[in-house]
Amino acid sequence: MKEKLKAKRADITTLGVDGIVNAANHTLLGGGGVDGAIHRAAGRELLEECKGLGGCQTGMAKITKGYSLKAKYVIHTVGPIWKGGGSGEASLLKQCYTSVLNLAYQYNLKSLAFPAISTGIYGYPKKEATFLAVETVFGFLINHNYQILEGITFCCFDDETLELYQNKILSL
Ligand code: AR6
Repeated sequence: MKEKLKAKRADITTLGVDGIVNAANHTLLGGGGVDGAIHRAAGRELLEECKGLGGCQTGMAKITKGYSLKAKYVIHTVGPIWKGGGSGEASLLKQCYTSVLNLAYQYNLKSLAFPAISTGIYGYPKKEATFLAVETVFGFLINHNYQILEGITFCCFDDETLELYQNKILSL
């Protein structure tokens, strides 16, 4: 299972995987950061589909098509805003990864790429978020015997994040 996980420095909108994950907000109607990049690359049709979804709660996930992206699907999740760590942020972030993986499993996606959810505009500390992401995804693959995935890419936007992910994956 460990060999199914990899970290890569990239713009997630360029990846030719079955599904990419969006770090969205409650409205699912776009925003800054990776959310803005995904909406720009996918095109107007993504926004139109998102308008019909009725938003999304923190920790939950919803799936749409990928439209002009190389990826077939986008799984939108809403991470917690970091408020110091005492407001259930860790369990909500864990829930994001689990909600996304449940949908990926249901849709039989063979490859999936995650951005570092909540670690940009939402301010979650990068190291803690990395540990939680890698442990949650690894635990899910083992518990669900999710063999069918070609692999999961942790898509990192900067070198600091890439190094954190690479080291954490190596430590599994
Ligand atoms: N590809 C991969 N990773 C990216 C990209 C990209 N194109 N662009 C940014 N990142 P953020 P959040 C990284 O802020 O913290 C939006 O306005 C970025 O460096 O995108 O969950 C939403 O609408 C960081 O490591 O998401 C919400 O309002 C990671 O993606 C809010 O931001 C997440 O940063 C969500 O904030």
